[in-house]
Amino acid sequence: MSTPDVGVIMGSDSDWPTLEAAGQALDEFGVGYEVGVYSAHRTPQRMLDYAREAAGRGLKVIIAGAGGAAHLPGMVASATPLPVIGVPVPLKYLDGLDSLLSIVQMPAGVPVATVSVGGARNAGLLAVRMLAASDPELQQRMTAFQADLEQLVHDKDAALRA
Ligand code: RP5
Repeated sequence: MSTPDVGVIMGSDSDWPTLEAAGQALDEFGVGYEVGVYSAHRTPQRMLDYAREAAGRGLKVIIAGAGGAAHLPGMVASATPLPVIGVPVPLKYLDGLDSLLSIVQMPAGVPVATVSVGGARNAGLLAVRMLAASDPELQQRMTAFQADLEQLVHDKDAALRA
C-alpha cells in the first residue's frame, strides 16, 4: 500500500472527534491520509520514530492535534523536515487556551502552523493548499472551492434582503 500525502495524528483517541474534520476536508479534495495516535508523553519513542520516518516514507504534510499540555505538534516538528500543522484540541477545562498556547509558542527555527482551537477543518484545508502549491489540478479545485464559498455568502446576503 502506498503512503498517503498527509498524516493526521493525535495525542489520544479522545482527540479524534475534533480531528475528524481535518479528514473530512481532505476527503472532499480526494487527498489521501493516514490516521494514528502518537502521544508525546505516553509514547515518546513511538512519536519520534513516526516523525523521523515520515518524510522518508513519502508523507508531505503532518497534521497533529493535541489537548492540554499539547506538546505533540511541536515535538513532531522538531524531528521532521515536513510542514506540521498544529490543531489545539479543547478539553474540559480552560476552553483550549492551554492547548493553543502549548502549540503556538514555538521557539524560532521550529515552526508549527497553528490553526484555531478546534480548527481541524482549516488544518485539512491548509494541508490541501500546501499540496496544491505543486499540483495545478488540486489548486484549481481549491480555487473553485473558494469561489463556492464566496457564492454562498452572496446567496445568504440575497436571501436576507429578499
Ligand atoms: C493529550 O491529553 C491528548 O492530546 C488529549 O487531548 C489529552 C487527554 O488524553 P486522554 O486522557 O483522553 O487520553 O495528550
